[in-house]
Amino acid sequence: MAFFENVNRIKYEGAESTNPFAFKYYHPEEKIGDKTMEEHLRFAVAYWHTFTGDGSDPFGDGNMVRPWDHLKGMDLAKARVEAAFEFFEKLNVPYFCFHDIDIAPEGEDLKGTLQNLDTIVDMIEKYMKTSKTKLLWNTANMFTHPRFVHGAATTNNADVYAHAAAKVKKGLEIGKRLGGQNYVFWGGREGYETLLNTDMKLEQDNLARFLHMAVDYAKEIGFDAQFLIEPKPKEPTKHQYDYDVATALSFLQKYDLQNHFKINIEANHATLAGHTFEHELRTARMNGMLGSVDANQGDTLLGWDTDEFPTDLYSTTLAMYEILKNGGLERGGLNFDAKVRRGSFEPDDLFHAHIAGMDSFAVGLRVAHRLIEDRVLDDFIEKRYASFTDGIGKDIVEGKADFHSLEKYALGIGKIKNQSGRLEKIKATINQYLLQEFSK
Ligand code: XLS
Ligand code: CA
Ligand code: CA
Repeated sequence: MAFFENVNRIKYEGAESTNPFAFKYYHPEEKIGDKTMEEHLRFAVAYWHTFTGDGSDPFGDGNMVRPWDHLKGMDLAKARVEAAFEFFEKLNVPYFCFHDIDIAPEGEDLKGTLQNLDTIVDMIEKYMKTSKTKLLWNTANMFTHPRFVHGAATTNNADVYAHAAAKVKKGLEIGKRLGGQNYVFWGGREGYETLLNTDMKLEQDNLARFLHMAVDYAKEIGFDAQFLIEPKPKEPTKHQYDYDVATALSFLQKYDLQNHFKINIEANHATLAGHTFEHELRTARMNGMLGSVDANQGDTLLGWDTDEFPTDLYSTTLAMYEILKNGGLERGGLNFDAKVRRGSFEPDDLFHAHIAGMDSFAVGLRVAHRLIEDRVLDDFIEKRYASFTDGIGKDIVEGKADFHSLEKYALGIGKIKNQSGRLEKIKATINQYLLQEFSK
């Protein structure tokens, strides 16, 4: 049965096309530098927003119209798998991602839940045999069910901790079975509402123990996926322990986990933390920790996690700049952790949204590639820091300076001269590069 009868396979038709079900800028086979666009971008569909999400928000019930709406329980879960693989094929997308409860409902008890998962994973495995779409990552949802009210790996309740461990154990087994490239840990409720009832040190120590157990178990079963931590500053808890990239990094280093993890960076989480998307990417990149990306965008006027499809070309350009400078994402990808707006409730909107996101990142890739080829920022930055390439600057960088030599040097400088940072000029040049993309 076809769930998306209106839509055929989405193809690249170029910027002149008026077909809403066509890519205007994403041309999977086209080479940009030494890789095709498909290889650079490694797009993934997020199962939760696209097949499980119903559009509900804190003020309103679910309103999405979906061809599988009439089904329930395991029948619904099975229909979603069929719909998902039809969607992946029509969108021609190389990866997908899911939480355990996105694909299968919880059973009466843990045993029943694990059985439900087995049934659906059998089905997914079968579909994957004939589909080009692979698993970018899976993860365990440890925030929706009421048992996780006080957290999972940072709960005060050891029974919940054990339950969470069983879920992640299963998640790792599923990842291995389906050939997952990565495995994600996002600490949904791993944080606190108030310090007044919280043993923060014990909670963080326990989280580290949990992650070490996961590393050990993956090793035991021979699952060689890249482990990823996904920072987010707040929501649902007031303070999340994996606040931002820098905080996650120091946590990983403190607990000797840094060699087992990289970071999954979500654009909307970056802005919630008061950072730009590119700041988070840069922080991870310069520490060799950039693993994967949740490609979405927030709304600065709303200030919560709106998970919108990415359409801001300036942001996709600067994000792709960091990703290209990183030499790509290796096993990571660009996962559309994004949902259609509540007003966009028709099935067709799922395609429009993904096409918009894919085209936006394709433009970002093209522009960022040209900025790098032409050394627009590199040349400027190189010149800006030239004072560190000889004389006293070189001594500083080479560790040959101390406060004695610096004082002696400073006394002989005379009047200090600075140079302009030329921000407005740089921004104008980036605009020029962006606009050239459309006048080609
Ligand atoms: C929620 C997170 C979540 C993770 C996976 O804000 O983005 O969806 O990506 O658990
Ligand atoms: Ca995410
Ligand atoms: Ca989010």
